[in-house]
Amino acid sequence: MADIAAIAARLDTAASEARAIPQITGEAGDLSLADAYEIQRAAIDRRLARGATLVGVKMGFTSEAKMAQMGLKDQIWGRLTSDMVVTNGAAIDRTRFIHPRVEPEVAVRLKAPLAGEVTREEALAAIDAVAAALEIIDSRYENFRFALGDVVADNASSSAFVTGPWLAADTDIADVAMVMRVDGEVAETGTSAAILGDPIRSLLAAARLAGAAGLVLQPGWTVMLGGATAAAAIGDARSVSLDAGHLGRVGFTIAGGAA
Ligand code: OOG
Ligand code: MG
Repeated sequence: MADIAAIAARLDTAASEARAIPQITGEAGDLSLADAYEIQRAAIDRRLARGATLVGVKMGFTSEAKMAQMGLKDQIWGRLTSDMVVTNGAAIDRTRFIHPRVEPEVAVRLKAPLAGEVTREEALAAIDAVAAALEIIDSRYENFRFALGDVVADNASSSAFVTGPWLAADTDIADVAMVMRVDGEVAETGTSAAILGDPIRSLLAAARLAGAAGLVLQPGWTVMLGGATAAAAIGDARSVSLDAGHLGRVGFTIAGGAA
């Protein structure tokens, strides 16, 4: 049995101090997926105890590009908290991150609860608005390397996210061309269709996976549906932007740290 509370504390400290730690798997043998999600919950509970609130969930490994980049094939999910929210166009503080990467995503905002096995119609009816988004992931593990249990325990590497303008729920998100730029240079291009062939499938998976853990997706929550392309290292870049066609633009700048 893994020491859930101790590992959660270690991951939480690594995140708040922006200091990488060794992987959990290997050292303590294999970590079961159930234990990994328990660690995730316990680590996020520590944030909530400091005053953050749950604002949604994120999906991971919902595109071939992301699976190939990280060498993992299982869809995972993580919790989004209020301290991860970045306003579109705002600056993030580089010193808060270890080795951040950024990836283009689509997000939905919910207007009704969603949990468990839901139909596509039920999922669509629960959407309040849709947006293009950027996720900043920052694995708490050295060299951004992990096995499945590690990354699940580490809340699917989530560290910050930015959503673009919220658009009407019936806005087409099925096949939106995306161009992500880092310091003005094209870093990744792709389409939202790369997200499970249709991003709505990722919302169904979020309801199912979170539901299995006893979590009901709540009205007002944001669901990040997963990276459409591989993630790009932020390094010492100073700006990131995403052009997502009719979904508009989203971006942020980077302040602080060694430039
Ligand atoms: C894990 C998080 C994956 C996505 O969109 O696929 C993810 C990672 O790549 O570190 O957020
Ligand atoms: Mg992501």
